[in-house]
Amino acid sequence: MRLFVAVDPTPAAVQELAVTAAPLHALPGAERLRWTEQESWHLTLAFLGEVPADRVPELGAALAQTALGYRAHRLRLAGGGRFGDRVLWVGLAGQTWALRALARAVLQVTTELTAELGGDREPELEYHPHLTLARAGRGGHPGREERAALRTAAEELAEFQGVDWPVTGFQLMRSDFTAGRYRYSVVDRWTLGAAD
Ligand code: 3AM
Repeated sequence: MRLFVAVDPTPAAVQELAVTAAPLHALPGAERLRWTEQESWHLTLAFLGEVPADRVPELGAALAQTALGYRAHRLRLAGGGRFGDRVLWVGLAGQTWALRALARAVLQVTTELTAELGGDREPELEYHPHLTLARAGRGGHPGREERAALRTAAEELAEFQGVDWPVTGFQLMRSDFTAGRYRYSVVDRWTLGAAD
C-alpha cells in the first residue's frame, strides 16, 4: 500500500482556511486547477511510497517510538505560495521548528525501510512544511490560465494568518488511487508523548 505520514490541522483551522480559500475558486482559470478536498487537508511529514502490508507492524512500532520522543506544539496556517507552476500551498507559522524536528525524525526512522523496499520516494532536499491546496497540470504541462490562477491565488494567500492550533500527534496515512483521484485513509495514529 502507498503510505505517508501526516499531521492534521484541527477542524477550526480547516474551517478557517476553507473560508479563506473559497474566493480563490472564483479566480479566472481556477476551475482548471485540481483543488484538494477540505476533508483530506493535511501536512505531510514524510512520503513512504509502496510498503507491503506485512511490513506495516514494524513501521508502526518505529513510529510509535518516535512519537514518544517529541512534544506537542502549536502552529498556525499562514501565508502561501507555489511550487513552480504545479502546486499551490498554504504555509505554516508558530513552532515550526518542532514540526521540522518531528518530520526529520519520521524521515530517519522510515528511511531504512523505504531504502530496502526501493520505491519512488523522491529525495527530500529540504523539508518545506505546507498544506497543498491545489495542483495544476493533468499529466502534461499546466496551461497559461492555470499558471495565472496559481500565481494569483498564491499572491492572495500571502497575507493569510490563521488561528493557533495544537499538534498533538501524527498519523500513518494510506493513499489509494480510485475513480481517477487519490483518496486518503488513516492506518494508525500516535500521540506525541514527551513530557513538557
Ligand atoms: O499533499 P502533499 O503535498 O502534502 O505530494 C504528495 C503528498 O504531499 C507526496 O505525498 C503526499 C501524499 O500523497 N508525494 C506523492 N508522491 C511522492 C513521491 N514520489 C510524494 N512525495 C515524495 N515522493
